Amino acid sequence: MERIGVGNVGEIMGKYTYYGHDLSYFSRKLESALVFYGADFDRVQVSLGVPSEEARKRAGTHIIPVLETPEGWALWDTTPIMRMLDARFSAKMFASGELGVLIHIIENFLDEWLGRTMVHYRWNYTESAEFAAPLLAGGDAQIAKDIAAWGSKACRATGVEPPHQQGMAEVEYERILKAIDVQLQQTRYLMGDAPCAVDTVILGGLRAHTMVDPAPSRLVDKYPRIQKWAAIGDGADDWDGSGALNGDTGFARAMLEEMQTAFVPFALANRKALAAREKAFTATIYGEDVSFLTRPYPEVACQMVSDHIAKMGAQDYVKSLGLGALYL
Ligand SMILES: N[C@@H](CCC(=O)N[C@@H](CS)C(=O)NCC(=O)O)C(=O)O
Repeated sequence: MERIGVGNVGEIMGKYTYYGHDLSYFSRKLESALVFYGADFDRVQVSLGVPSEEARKRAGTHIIPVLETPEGWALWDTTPIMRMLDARFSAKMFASGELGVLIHIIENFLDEWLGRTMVHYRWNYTESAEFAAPLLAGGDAQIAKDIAAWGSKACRATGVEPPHQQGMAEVEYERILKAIDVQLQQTRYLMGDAPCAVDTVILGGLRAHTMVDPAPSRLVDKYPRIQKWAAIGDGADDWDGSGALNGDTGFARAMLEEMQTAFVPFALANRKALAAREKAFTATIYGEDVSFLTRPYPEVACQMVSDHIAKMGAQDYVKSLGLGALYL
């Protein structure tokens, strides 16, 4: 009989159930992570905005994805879910020490900032919206309409309503695609030869949005290496557990540079607006004053990074990255 180790309880404990949607950024992110963990999981495809399933009701949210654990917990929010799964599986999406902090920082940027680019490509292009809304609604025409209306609001809330910002978001995404493409010529994954949380969120964006929505897929078509890497069940998914992470990849450096120009000013201004209880605020993004809806969640996510930094005693490291104002 195999010995049961404390560190790999999940590996022998049974099945997870993942409630998500193929066209959802965070669903595909979590799904990528579950594959890297080697978790035994069932997939349940749920419509956005239809919280009818038991596990989603129990998780107390309409947000997807929701993960039901073998012990029956229904959890939402991919970052804490992955931090929990790291303690159960031998594969780790967050390394230990400073490298884990760096991974969390880059993941935080991609989760909270790149989402607006995904929203833009989907809901500002009619052809993308007409493709995605019926699929997200599970075929219900009224729900599809409601989802498309929500999409337009999400563009306004995240500062991608002004045409110049739409253009800037696209140029930014093309820079990120180039950085992925260059990195994949050097290592199997974006932070070395093993996958981590950074890969899961980039894969989430490619698989749920930019490789499938008609408008951005024409751009991604220019990067066959990326398409091959992100193909489901192939490329990145085909990992045998070997390889080491590296905090100093060109991709990591490029993301640290990217996040200074737009994400940091946005997150600091959102924090200030939350403290002042203002419903909306303005931040200077790519040389322009852009209006955003104040949202509590980006601050919650930043705080999770701050807690991680404090736990690791990595304050000096974060200062050396020039990110003290955001996280310390
Ligand atoms: N921080 C959450 C974000 C999840 C999220 O925003 N999910 C989107 C779909 S990709 C959603 O359900 N949006 C519906 C809404 O915001 O009302 C996570 O990491 O799971």
